[in-house]
Amino acid sequence: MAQSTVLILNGPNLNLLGTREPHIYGRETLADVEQACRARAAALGLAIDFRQSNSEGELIDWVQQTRTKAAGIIINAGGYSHTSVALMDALIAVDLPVMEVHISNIHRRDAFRHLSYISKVAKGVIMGVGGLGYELALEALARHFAQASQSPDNPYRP
Ligand code: CA2
Repeated sequence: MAQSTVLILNGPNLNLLGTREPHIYGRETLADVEQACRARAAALGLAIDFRQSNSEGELIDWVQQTRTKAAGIIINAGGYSHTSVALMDALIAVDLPVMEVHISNIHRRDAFRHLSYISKVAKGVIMGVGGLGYELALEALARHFAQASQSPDNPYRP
């Protein structure tokens, strides 16, 4: 069977990871996170398409374009998590399993970060464990794909 691909999307300013605010975001760079995801995906038999953009429109275009290309999406939408109904709508439209990731625990931070539009459509949310969250999200999607393939007609499958 062909390898399932997971689209891993990173929103605005995540290209700065590891360069500033290490007390909040740690010292890992986005390139480090990508490398760890590649290794974990290979171990799980998955392929990944890892991307970052500072543009809301580009993130939405990538979500729309992935409909027939990926089996699931992992997204850290950065600041757009708290503002973007449009990105949420794109995720609803594409109808793929979504795992949301945040490097920091957004509930320990400013009140304006406590709402995430992405959480409203995500299958699961992992936050506060740094770059490890992306790897755990890959594990969750791999488990989801395995369960879905065993019981494709079960409407109550997780
Ligand atoms: O904790 C997360 O992963 C966030 O999605 C990171 C976003 C923030 O707006 C969210 O509330 C939570 C910020 C992106 C990273 O911004 C940086 C800025 C300076 C240095 C390093 C990263």
